[in-house]
Amino acid sequence: MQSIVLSSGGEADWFRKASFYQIYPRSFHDSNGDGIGDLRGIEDKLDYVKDLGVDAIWLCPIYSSPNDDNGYDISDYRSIHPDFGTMADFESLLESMHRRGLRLIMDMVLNHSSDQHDWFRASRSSRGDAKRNWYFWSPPRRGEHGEKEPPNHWGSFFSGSAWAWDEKTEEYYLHLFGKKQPDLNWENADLRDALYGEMRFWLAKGVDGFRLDVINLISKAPGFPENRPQADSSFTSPMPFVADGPRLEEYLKEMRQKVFKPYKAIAIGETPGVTVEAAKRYTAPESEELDILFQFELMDADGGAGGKWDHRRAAPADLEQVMRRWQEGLGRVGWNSLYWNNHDQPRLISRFGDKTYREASGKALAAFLYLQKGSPFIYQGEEIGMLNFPFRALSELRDIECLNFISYACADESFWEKRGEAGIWEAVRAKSRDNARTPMQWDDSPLAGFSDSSSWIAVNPNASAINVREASGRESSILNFYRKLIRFRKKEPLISDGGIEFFDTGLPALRGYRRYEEGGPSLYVAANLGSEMLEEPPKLPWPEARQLVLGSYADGQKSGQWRPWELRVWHEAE
Ligand code: ISL
Ligand code: CA
Repeated sequence: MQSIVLSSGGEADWFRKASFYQIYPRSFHDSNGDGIGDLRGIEDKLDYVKDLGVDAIWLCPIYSSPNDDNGYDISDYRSIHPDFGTMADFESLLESMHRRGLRLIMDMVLNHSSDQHDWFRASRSSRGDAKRNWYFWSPPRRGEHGEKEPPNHWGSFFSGSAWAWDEKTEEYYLHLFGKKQPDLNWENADLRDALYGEMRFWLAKGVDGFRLDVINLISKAPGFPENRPQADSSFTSPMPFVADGPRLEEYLKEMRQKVFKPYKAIAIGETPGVTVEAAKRYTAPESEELDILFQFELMDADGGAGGKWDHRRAAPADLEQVMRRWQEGLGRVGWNSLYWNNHDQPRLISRFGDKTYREASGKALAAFLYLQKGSPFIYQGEEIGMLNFPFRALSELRDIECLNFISYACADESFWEKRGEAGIWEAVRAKSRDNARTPMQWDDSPLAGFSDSSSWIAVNPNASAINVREASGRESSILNFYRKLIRFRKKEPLISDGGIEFFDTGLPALRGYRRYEEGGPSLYVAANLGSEMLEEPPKLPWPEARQLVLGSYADGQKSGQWRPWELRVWHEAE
């Protein structure tokens, strides 16, 4: 069968030269007019994806789920949510992908399940249940006046306490994310084996690997150590006690041997808060843990002291500093993903670019990152330069994280006083995950070609101008730039294998680096990561004898000046 040839016949490190395309199925393409994107809708668009030049698709969760967190709350790991279609639709999609030489990476959520999963139903049924210990349960602490309080002050990533009270068995359970996403207890070997079984079910069907949701949170510090907040008793971050915990690498190695290795599948870990040193260990080939990981430092670059919702503009130097640390830190040992966007992040151009220079800034940012070492992950719509949505009303929002943020912000007097209603909306427009989740813009029809009837979340009003049909037909479009960039990356070994050296141009907005192998000609990448025109500095870090191979402006370069968001890529002449 074709799929077997593809998943095991390639080289073990195929992913190093590969680019990935991420699909959020709910918002990609609706084939049956119920307003929700689905598997057949994806299958219809595979030629488009293939034509981008990518090698693999990461598909966000499609399993049964009450959708409290849009599929990241799985209630049955072996079934397809009816919104997305049937198992036959899934098999057909996989077959069609493999026929086109596209690999499939499934999303796997192993840190928590839905509270509607049979395992949690059993676990909460009584303190003596055999699965009680598959989740984290803890008796209450007693407050000053004997009142019941959660075991500690850990806050959930989705606001409020990370502990929820269970009336029936009179204990708290841990949920680092939503209340309906109880954390699974990896200390329990039966639970681990059960999860491995769920993964093998999909590997046996021929899927090529998994993207492992928040996988570095699965080993918690024993005893739920207290992280005592200030006297105002607000919640504090559980991160120091749950990220990169004591048994994490033991679990990763076990999963590698029992799940990934027998199928030659790849393991891509989402690892918030990971340090460069830990990332290097997890992805070093001899560790046999992860192949690729997602770290968050670029995504944190525009968060202020108050975190994600405390939004500030990131300067080019902030972005470059993060890139540099990771590129140099992982060196030739570790392996990283390169991403600007995903289903949890606002749109790239609205965030780090400039919509006045939509196409130039989109191209410059893309090439600046994706010509570094690592595997690019391109999120649906990024390749046509989609923008954030102009949210103005609660009814336009869908995401649990954002809605929880709004209700906590409204109830928090100091936040309310500081930011006010306008400030809350500004934060929502800048940072809500719903920005990434509005439908893919295929054409200029009323629902942008996403669906012919309705949509579960509004289509961006700019779809009449920004869409695949328009971009496909125009040579200078951002879409055609992505197509070139992805192909260029694949045929130029310096990009996947070469060393990297960042250089100083003397101008804060003009950044650059070279990719090299000792003794050979280098590849130079430089960009004006700002919206001002720049006069070229007198001393240039790139050689005179060079050849332009890619640029963010179609009309070549103007000598002595760098236009807003002008990017240039050169080969050093031999
Ligand atoms: O979205 C975030 C920032 O606001 C992150 O903190 C995010 O919650 C974190 O990256 C983990 O994300 C993953 O797990 C979540 C899920 O909601 C996200 O969609 C998923 O990508 C819980 O499963
Ligand atoms: Ca549908």
